[in-house]
Amino acid sequence: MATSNSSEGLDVIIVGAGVGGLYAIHKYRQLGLKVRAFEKGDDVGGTWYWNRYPGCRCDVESLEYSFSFSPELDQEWKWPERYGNQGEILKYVQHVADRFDLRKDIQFNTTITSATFDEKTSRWTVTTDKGETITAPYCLMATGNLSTPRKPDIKGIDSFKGKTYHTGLWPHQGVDFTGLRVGVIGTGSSGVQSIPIIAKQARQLTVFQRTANFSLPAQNSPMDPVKEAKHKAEYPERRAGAVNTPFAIAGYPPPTKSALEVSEAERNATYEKKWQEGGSISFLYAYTDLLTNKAANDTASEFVRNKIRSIVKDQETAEALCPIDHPIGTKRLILDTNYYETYNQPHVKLVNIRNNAIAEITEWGIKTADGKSYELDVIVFATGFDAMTGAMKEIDIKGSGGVSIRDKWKDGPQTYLGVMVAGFPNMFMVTGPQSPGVKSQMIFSCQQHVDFVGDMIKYARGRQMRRIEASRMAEINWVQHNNEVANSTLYPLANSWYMGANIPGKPRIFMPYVGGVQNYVAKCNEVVQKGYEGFEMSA
Ligand code: NA7
Repeated sequence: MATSNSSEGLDVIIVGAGVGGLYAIHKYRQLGLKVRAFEKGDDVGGTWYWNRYPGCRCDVESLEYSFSFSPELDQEWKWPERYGNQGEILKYVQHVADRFDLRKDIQFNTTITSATFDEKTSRWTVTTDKGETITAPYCLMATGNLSTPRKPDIKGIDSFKGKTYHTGLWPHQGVDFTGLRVGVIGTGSSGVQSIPIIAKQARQLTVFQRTANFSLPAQNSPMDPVKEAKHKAEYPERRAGAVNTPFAIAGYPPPTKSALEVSEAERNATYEKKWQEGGSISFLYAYTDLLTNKAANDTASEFVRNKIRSIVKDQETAEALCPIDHPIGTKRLILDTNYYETYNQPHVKLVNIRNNAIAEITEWGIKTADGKSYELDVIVFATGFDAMTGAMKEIDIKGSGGVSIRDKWKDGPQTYLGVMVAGFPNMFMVTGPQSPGVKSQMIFSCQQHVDFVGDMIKYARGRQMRRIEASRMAEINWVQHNNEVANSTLYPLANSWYMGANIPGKPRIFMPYVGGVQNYVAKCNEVVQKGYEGFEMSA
């Protein structure tokens, strides 16, 4: 029987205790709001809690990929490496939860199954998988963008007698591949990061690649103490300056020239320098037009393809690893450590399934359309997520008049600023679709959204307004603007999870806002200055 969890005095229900949900607990408490967060996992961390696959590492440098709300935290925390790995980042997020005493407002091991808006009271009622119901005036969905792992619908998938794992649901105790024949399906970031590490243990590793992706060397290294000291001294300016940049990361001088304005020799020297430095932002920021002009992009794409050809000894494998179906950067640009080199090991084999799909998973392994069989002990699904909308759609969310978010978004997500959905009053999102979230330093965007929503709640309550809702017109205009911006770039040319293209049947809409954090924040500021333009508030 359903039980009612005490909701007395509760102001905000927060769904998720990843970086967005955690910051919301901290911030909203400061605003005098009573909050409670619900988290599916048994600890904090979100993405960094679930994605424990070997080699999992952030593609933003550790000194940047962190909360910015506490100057003391900035100074105290020591990152051991240039790029934080999953374990280090999780440790950091756990530390933040402890240091700011956030856990006492989190209910772990609890999945929110439904959320329903009551028109009469202007309150949200959520139910949990434990049969509890909780109500509060506001509901904040901090459910993450890459939090709904998806295994492909391959014939026979359940008949496999060996072990299977999904990179996004990795066992906490780790997996020992020693002596085993391992198959990895998928070569996005998760596949590319894990393949070199799995290869170190496995007796035989077979990689099933449908789409070759661009990957750059991370050039990860132990933290340089001089660089760390300098960065920490510069934190105040860097944090403040982040807001004026496209990705919310300061310190990269904006490019000034088109790739087509300079000679081939100069261009290649620039790309080489960036390749040696490591990092995707620096590479894509080499010229002004790499993400807007196909001819400009071709020069960078070809540079990386030539790198692949020079690293991978077997030329057939090298060609198969060269991405040819999308411009570099239009799918998430991957950072790796020894990915291409791994294919020079005799026990590692690439199977190109682009035109020779996996026909079946059998008791013993994988069969491809050409009739070949690959006997395996383990299959690793590095097949990605129902990105950006999956987690929200898993919850049975019903807004005004009982309208469901699944219906509202059936032709693709519609939001105002990626923060609210028209018809769903008092429900907010942290880095929802049509926000710059996944195209930015994610923690920055989580904080910016939480702050924006918190300030709006405070503004409304100060005016005795209990109901906040995005207007339909504002939503239509924002979706249109989002599409116009995306269509002025090369992004829509790729079959990416940004486009929903990795999930069969998902509408093909470009979901993140790619107009840059600086423009997005300017728009938010303008909205605030105009008395929360586009948001309707009522008593
Ligand atoms: P991604 O980037 O979505 O990659 C998933 C990979 O799995 C990709 O190579 C897919 O090929 C492949 N895939 C998916 N379904 C299939 C089937 N049915 N058969 C063969 N191959 C398949 O997910 P990741 O977890 O690697 O990374 C997600 C983000 O996390 C990443 O971008 C970073 O931001 C962090 P496809 O390209 O669809 O042909």
